[in-house]
Amino acid sequence: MPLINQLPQWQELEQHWGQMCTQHLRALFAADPQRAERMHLETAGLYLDYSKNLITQETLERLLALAEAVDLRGWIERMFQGEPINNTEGRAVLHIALRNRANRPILVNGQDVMPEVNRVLDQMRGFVERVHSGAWRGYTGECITDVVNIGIGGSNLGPKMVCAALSPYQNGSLRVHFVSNIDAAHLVGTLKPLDPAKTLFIVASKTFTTQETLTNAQSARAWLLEALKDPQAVAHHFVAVSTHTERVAAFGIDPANMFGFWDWVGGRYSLWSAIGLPIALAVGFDRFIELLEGAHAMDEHFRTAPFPENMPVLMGLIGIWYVNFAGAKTQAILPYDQCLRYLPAYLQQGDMESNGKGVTREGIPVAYSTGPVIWGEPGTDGQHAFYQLIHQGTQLIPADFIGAIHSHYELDDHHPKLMANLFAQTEALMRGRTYEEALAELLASGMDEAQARFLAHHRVFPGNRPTNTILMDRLTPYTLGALIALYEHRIFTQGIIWGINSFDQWGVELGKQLAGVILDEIQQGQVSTVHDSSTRFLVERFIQQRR
Ligand code: G6Q
Repeated sequence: MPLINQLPQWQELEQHWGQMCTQHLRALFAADPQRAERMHLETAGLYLDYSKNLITQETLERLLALAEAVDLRGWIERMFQGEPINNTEGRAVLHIALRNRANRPILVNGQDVMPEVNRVLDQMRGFVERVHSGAWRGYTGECITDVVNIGIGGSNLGPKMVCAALSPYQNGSLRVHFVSNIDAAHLVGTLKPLDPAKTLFIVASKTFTTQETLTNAQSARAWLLEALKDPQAVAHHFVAVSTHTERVAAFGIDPANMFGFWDWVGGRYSLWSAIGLPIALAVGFDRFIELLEGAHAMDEHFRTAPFPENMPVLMGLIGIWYVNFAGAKTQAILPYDQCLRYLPAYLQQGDMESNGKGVTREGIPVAYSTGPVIWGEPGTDGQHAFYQLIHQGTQLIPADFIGAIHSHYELDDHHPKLMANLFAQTEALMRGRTYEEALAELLASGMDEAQARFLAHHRVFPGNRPTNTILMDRLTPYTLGALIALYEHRIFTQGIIWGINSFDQWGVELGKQLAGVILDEIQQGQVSTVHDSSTRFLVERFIQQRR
């Protein structure tokens, strides 16, 4: 397979950008009153308006031709069939099996994974019911009031994001907390108000080797034992989620209290597995199933919808258009929903750990840009902070705006105001404001002409800034599931176009290795000369100043 930028479809897109870069979205809307009607899609409870992108029908056709050229359809099938498409780790990529509510058999090495998936779901349901009903008690017989999930990366960001997103559904009597950072401030601050006798820890680690998680779990265990004294108490207050039974047992957690998952679930795609246990505890198991159902609906759409009507495929291709042809370096995620406040951080990992790669699946350096920097904050806060740069800065920043028709909190006119801001921002980004318009406004306000002519330059908005708008009726477990799956499949689509493996993460290894070496040196109080002078001096300074 030649590098994608050698394909004629790619080169035609380059030429096409040469024409499109002189176009303005304002003109495209003016020339075609049906534009928004044509450029929208609706599936799995989500409505996507993609008309405010700097594209025409021809752009879409050329992008779709690129998708055909790399056999995107075949790759989607390979994922859904359980083929080992994570080629550097020799693994299947089957988060879709975790939410395969149709129960269609999915074979890995000739074995259907669905019975095991369903067995763990049943185990989760039983456990959640016991905790909620008070049948599961702490060592001293108290009911559990607080759950602390100890995990990091994929074993933290997903459940943390979803618990916040579904907080309106939260069962009031059980509070769920997340500790990830090895910085003791995180654990100590979280545990401070908690009662050990009423606290349940979930140690969530796929590998059960992660330094941060095991260190936090050890300290949490010590905190518990300091209060409850008896090592027997651990079994009442610790459960584990992992793929590794022996390591869980070696840590001192009874494997009977372990929820398993499998190596074909990537960490950043694992919230649908038992890693989602805190979600089920927070909002109830039935809500957790609704989350899976929403994701499944999006999976079915992704697998079966023709590409021109396929939401993740179109969003992925439009992203490619900006990164590879328009030179965008970042992608903003702007949820107009306080409950989605962790979505940008979640997608940061989902996208950047998946597509932040510099070699193809075959190990050949790519000769084009791959994954953009993902960032964002909820609206309207972001408007009073960084939107300035999106509107008038010199970089092209495609942005996704996400909002709901109905809020869980219909307080006075908060929600109409929130959403008016969302719609207004996408309009302003698309239209902009010309010098003449700015000048006319200033003159109409009574400003003298010289001052108006000067200020108008600063009040010009170039516009032509692309956005997607994703609307849902309400943020429910179902629509949230569909939304997350939409982004997962967008990431997949882009990874396939770029010819990279979106499912490994070798880039996180080197720092971990070096941290191990440096920790030994700190503990021995002696820095080795193998380091560069900067690292050596910094570590030496750390050691000396702590003496
Ligand atoms: C995600 C990554 C990574 C992983 C964490 C935690 O795809 O693999 O973020 O989830 O490093 O790993 P463990 O779950 O093994 O502790």
